[in-house]
This record gives sequence, structure tokens and C-alpha cells, in this order.
Amino acid sequence: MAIVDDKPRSATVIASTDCQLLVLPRDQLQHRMRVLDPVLRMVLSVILDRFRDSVRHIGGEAPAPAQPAAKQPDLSDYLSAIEVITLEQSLKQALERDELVPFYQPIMDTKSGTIAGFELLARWNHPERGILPPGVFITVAEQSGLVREISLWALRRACVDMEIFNRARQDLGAPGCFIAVNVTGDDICAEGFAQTVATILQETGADPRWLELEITESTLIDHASDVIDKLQKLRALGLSISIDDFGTGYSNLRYLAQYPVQKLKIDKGFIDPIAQAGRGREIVRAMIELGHILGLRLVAEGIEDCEQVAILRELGCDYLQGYHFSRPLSYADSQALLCQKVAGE
Ligand SMILES: [Ca+2]
Repeated sequence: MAIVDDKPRSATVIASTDCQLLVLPRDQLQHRMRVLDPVLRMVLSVILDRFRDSVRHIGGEAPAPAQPAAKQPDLSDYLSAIEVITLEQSLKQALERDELVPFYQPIMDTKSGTIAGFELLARWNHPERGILPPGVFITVAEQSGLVREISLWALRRACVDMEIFNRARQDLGAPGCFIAVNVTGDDICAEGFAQTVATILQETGADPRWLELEITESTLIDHASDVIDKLQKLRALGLSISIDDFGTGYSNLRYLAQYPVQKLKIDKGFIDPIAQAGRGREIVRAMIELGHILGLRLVAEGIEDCEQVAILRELGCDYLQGYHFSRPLSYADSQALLCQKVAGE
């Protein structure tokens, strides 16, 4: 690899096998530098500056900066880089100190109107800033790779809490409820993930029938090559798999015939216009019918009012989730709600 500036240059390369010369033009390089993670951008700009300085010190002519017209990193760039590093370090500590807490958003059974299960959503109980939503830390978690640890934490926590919830349900003579955990394509494709999930199930004594993994539709396409095999291994543990944000990521429906999934979660974007009769509603009707023909259960996400509930009931949607029923609740509040609902059933 060589970085070539605007000066006339010559270079000699001996290729030991057939190869191709790939050129990354200046504007592309500049674009990549601009959109880069701020930490990497700062590191690169420091390295390039040092390199130019050392060339000057040994009497050579330093190559011109790669992007003379571009803005040099200023204080705000350094601050955002420092902020990212700091946030990443405190997130790492948060995992060690057990500062992540599960919040549970109820998923209702459309027919009975009672809680069928929950989706676990991670929150960070920050010692100084209070409860932080995932929007504050999930990008840093993804960039730093900590998202993997968060997924495993969520899985373990779901298994532990599911046992407690379901024991309470059993004592009240009510059926069990499932807990859905969001996992990423990288989680699913990581070496030994199914074995790790099996170990968590074993160590917590959780019943896999009540555990669901939510994966986004785009995961299926991004990791298309080996995802079927990985999903089958997970499915063999006895848990369920649902497709999150169904309808938003991937227009090729062939995957529905190939992947071992049991549930589809219809994205809020499709539910929002459902009260107006027309194509929007018909698309949701078609999604529900298609899912049912394939033997899948449907969940509508982002329900905000009674009208949407009535329409989705008429369309035969199996489960409903959204602020109309409940926001994500703390562990204690969800447990209390679960027992209240059971008592009222
Ligand atoms: Ca989800």
C-alpha cells in the first residue's frame, strides 16, 4: 500500500502473483477521513503530522497534507474524540460494575388483551447522569465491540428474570410469558454463539421455550452466507427467532422461506398510517396474511391509540406492542404489572 501525493513519483513493485492495482482517489480518501470515527480521525491526523515533522527534521521535503483544503482538526474534533474514548471507558466500567439495567416493554396478546411477553431494552443506570437510553451509548458500544458483551448480559438477564416472572405467573395459575432479546448479526455469526446461549440457558435453568431472539431484517442480508446455519443451531436449542423491523430492510422475501423464524415484527412505519384506509392498511393486511400462510406469528410495533388496536385486531395481528399499552418499564414495575394483569385476568 502506498499513499501518493500530487508530486511526480515513480515506484517499482514486484508482484509474486497476479494482482490488480486498486486506486483510492483523493476525494474518496477525504470523504472517508471526514466520516470516520472521531477517535480514528484524531489518531490518523496525529500520525500524519508526526510523519511530516520527521521528514522535515531529516532535511527532506515533507509531503503536503493529504487534504490541504480540508479543515484541520480543531478543539471540537479533539473533544468529540475524547468524549467517545471517555464514554467507551465508562461503558466498559458500567458492564463491570453491573450498571446496565433491563427495561421491559410489554407485548400484548391481541385476542385476550393480556401480556404475552416482554422485549428487553437495555438502559444504563449512570451514577451521575441517571437512567440513560440506548441512544446515548449504543453507537459507542457498536464501534468499540462492547455491543457483544451487552447482548450476552441481556441474554443472561432475560433468562434470570423470565424464570422469576414465570414462577410468579405459575403461582397465580397464569400461562408463562416470553422475553425477547435484541441480538446483532455479529452476535449470531460470532464463533460459538449458539454454545454460549446454551450455557446461559443451562446456568440459569431458563426454559428456552420462553426465550426469543430478535434480529433485524438487514442482518439477514448483511450476513447472508452463513446466517441460516447459525440460526438453525440456535433454533435447535428450543428458543424462537423473530425478525425485527420487518418490511424495512430487505425487499427480497425469499428469505422467509429459508430462515427458521417464527415471528415477524411489523415496523412502526407501517403501523403509523394504518388508520387511513388505503394502500398503507392493505400492505399491513398482506403482511399479516403472508405471515400466517407461512405459519408465522405477527407483532405490530409502535401502537399509539385504540383505533390502531381495533384495526389490527380486525386484520388478525397476533401481538401488539407500543406506548398505547406501555412504555418500557423497570424490572420492579414490569413484575408488578404482570401480577396485576394476571390478577385481573
Ligand atoms: Ca427490537
